[in-house]
Amino acid sequence: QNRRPFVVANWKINMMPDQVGPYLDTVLPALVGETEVEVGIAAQDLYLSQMLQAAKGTPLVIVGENSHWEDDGAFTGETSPKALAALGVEYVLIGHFERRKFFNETDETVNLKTLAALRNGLKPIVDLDEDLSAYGHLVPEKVILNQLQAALDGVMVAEMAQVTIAYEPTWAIGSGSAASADQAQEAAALIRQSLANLYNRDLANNVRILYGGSVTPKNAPAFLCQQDIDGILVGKAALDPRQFLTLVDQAK
Ligand code: G2H
Repeated sequence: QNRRPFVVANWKINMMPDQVGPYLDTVLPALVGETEVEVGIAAQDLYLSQMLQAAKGTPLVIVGENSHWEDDGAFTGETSPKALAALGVEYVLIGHFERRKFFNETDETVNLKTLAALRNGLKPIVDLDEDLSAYGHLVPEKVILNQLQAALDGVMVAEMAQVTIAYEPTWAIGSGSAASADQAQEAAALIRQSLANLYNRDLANNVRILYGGSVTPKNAPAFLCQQDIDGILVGKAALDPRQFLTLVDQAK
């Protein structure tokens, strides 16, 4: 098993230009020599070059928040996965709950974007949001499995080493009420079992599964100690660099 804990801040469209430098000035010195936990920050495209520059030679990995399913072309306002990779970005969030909810992303576009990210050498962090409303009659377990299967359609065994799954139930995001650690573990175990069914057990045991949704330093330890949860994707609580570092410490 090779599942190094992964702690990812998701800034969303928070942070003003003059806050990026000071945030990194707080976080980067504390990450010197960090090998136990992989640490990432997802930020809007505007800041990625600056962040890549600052993070050069440090353990911090930079994460895009979205990328398109085409490599280039006439898609005004979108982000090219090819350009993201060329810039030096390592990971990209695909199908975040907010993308699905506010920007009409579907299982189909999430799949196309996942394939495009992989094709361009980006490591996708594929979000499953367990949005019950999108499936009407299906029970939550079935929703999550449908989303997983749809997102990974056409992803080869060898490519799965680049894929991280994030379980972010819609009902827990930004709401202040996180899923219970037991609920999250149950979902993560289900996702892992389903990866074993779709691919094989060995592969499933090596895919990292993150929990996201109202994670704070208070509830993070309970998630992080679950058997099938390999890290956290954190919005609000990670906007404060000191809290983010606390979360990183908790993942050790
Ligand atoms: C879920 C999460 C980060 P928050 O969107 O992806 O945000 O921690 O604010 O619920």
